[in-house]
Amino acid sequence: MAPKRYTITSALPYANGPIHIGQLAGAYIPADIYVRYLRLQGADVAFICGSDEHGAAISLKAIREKTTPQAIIDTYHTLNKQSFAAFGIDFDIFHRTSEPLHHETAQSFFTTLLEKGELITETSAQYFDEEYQQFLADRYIMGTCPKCGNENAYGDQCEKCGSSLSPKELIQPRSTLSDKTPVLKETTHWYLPMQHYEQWLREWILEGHTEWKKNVYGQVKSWLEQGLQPRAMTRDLDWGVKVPLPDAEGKVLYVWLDAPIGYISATKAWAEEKGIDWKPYWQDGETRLIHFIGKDNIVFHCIIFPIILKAHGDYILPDNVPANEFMNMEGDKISTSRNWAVWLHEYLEEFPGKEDVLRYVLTANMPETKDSEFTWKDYQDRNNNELVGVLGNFVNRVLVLQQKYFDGAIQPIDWSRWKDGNQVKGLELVWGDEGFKKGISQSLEQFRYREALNQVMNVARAGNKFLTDQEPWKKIKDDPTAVGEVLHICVQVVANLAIIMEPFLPFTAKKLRPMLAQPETLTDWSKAGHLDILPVGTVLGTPSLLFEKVDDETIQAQMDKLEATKQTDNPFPAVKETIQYDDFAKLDLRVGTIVAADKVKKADRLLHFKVDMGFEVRDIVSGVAEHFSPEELLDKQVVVVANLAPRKLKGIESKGMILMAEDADGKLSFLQPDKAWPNGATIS
Ligand code: B3M
Ligand code: ZN
Repeated sequence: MAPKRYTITSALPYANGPIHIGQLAGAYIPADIYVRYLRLQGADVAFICGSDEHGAAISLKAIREKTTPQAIIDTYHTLNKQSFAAFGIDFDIFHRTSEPLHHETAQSFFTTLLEKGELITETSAQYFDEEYQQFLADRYIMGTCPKCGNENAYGDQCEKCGSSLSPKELIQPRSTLSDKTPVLKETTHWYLPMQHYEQWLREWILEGHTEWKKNVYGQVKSWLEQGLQPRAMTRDLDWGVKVPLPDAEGKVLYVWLDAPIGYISATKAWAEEKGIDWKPYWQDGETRLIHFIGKDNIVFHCIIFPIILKAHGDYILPDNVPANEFMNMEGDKISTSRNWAVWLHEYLEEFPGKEDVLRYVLTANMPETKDSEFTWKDYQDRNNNELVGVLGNFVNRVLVLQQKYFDGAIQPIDWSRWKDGNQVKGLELVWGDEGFKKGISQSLEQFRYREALNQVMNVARAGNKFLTDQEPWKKIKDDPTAVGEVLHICVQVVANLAIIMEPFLPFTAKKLRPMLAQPETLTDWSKAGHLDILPVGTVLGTPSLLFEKVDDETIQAQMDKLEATKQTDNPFPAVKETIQYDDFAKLDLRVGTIVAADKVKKADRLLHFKVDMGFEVRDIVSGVAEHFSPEELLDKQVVVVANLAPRKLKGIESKGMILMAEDADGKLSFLQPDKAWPNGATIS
């Protein structure tokens, strides 16, 4: 029996960078296809997503880029929300884990688990940065990898050899905050004793969900075979959901206790807006909960989060977690740090109106069972040969002929001349609810999108062949009735395509509907598979092309762009995202002269400057004490960001920033005018 309702989630992307095609293909397009397919059947669906705005990666990025976590999440939440919407990823809500509603929801989960005795406290020694007076999350510690000798391994992972590590394994650990050797200090945290749930997970997944995808099932099995251990559910960090207890100052919830609960708080926010009850979507046994994710998140969605839900007691469990593998690109892993990716916001700018083309190519190459590969050549081929050559060509030929011969009016047909059981003579398709439509449904319901898309294209292929074989252009003079019948059949095939393509190519389907002059029936899955979607006499709208060719130059430009990022001998970071002139114009840069420079007490790295800006003398604190002695800087002319929001550093209000150039070894050099210049002079 069909479930009463569906709760469909896509992994909440970290709001610390833009989204790339690998993520889109992994967790967003498949979920969107599935949701659209359900909606065409009139199902009650909540499609939930949002930004994951906590975690050490975000606060660390803020420190590196000398900004605040809030500024980072605001930038990327907005950008990513826009990108998803532009690609037609049809979330009911794209929420944020920084919202108070989420903090309350996550905290109340923690409290419930604590009250039910599901959490235990443990005290252990963890690395602590004495200069910054804080415990260091795994990501905040770097050192030499014990496995491969890489000097820049992180406390949780070595990115060179891929080993997962714990901070104490690092040789010569250093804090990424102060660059100093951290000390070990005792700290207390709340742990989830996951081992208590091992047996239950075996029964629930290994015995109860043998239908889950092999890659997911296999990973769960291997985790359970290795045995589960208690896992800390809190961290010593100042960015995140605060532990809701009086004696837990400086502690936040572990991001994997916080983020998945983001699905629930997002559902609450959505339901509240709609004026409906959120609870059935998470607490009613007749709801089907499905998490769409990438393979790196399997353990969190199949082991940790289900344990949390089960331990809480009031919640349903996921019915399936159809995780995808990874998508590579042009022979290499997609990499944010090496800028080896196609970013959605850039694609949208460079290929306006071609959202469906990317959706199509990513679906055709979806990494469903193993890692897959995106190449620009394949993008071009699939666009030109499949979208333009097959789908677009068929639809256009039919609609143009219908206009040309019959002014767009659908002609009568004598089916007895054409029907042969559930087939039409000369048309290689099986009709009815048990025909090609069922095949597409089955593939979609088993999360086999490549197969489903191929079946949709087969409908267009069969239509194309039928039209070509019938040669109506040769018969129109002598037998217009027969031509009217051929086109009647072809138009019904086009109408079928309009319905079955919708989950995959929503923009194209939308464009096609008015050409077929039947907007409602073309969003009704139950009509698909049948030859009576468009009634005789319907006058079709004006046809226009659905797709256009992508030329070699366009593809070459993308290849060149990638080639430019490949220069691995460039020791400096990749150029940041493009900004508009208005963004640049917001900076107020001025010439100033250093009139005093002193070391800051108890902060080895900081110098306290007084800078004469012409119109006033400013206090500016800068982390350059290890590079310069105060004396050598007196009377130096510098360039100052004059309108930077003030920041307190070691009790001193710093009002501005002095600009410096940094070489590959981290050595610094002041920027200054090439001759003495008046203080306060503007720079543009
Ligand atoms: N933000 C990791 C990721 O973006 C994490 C997913 C959370 S899902 C609740 O891959
Ligand atoms: Zn290593």
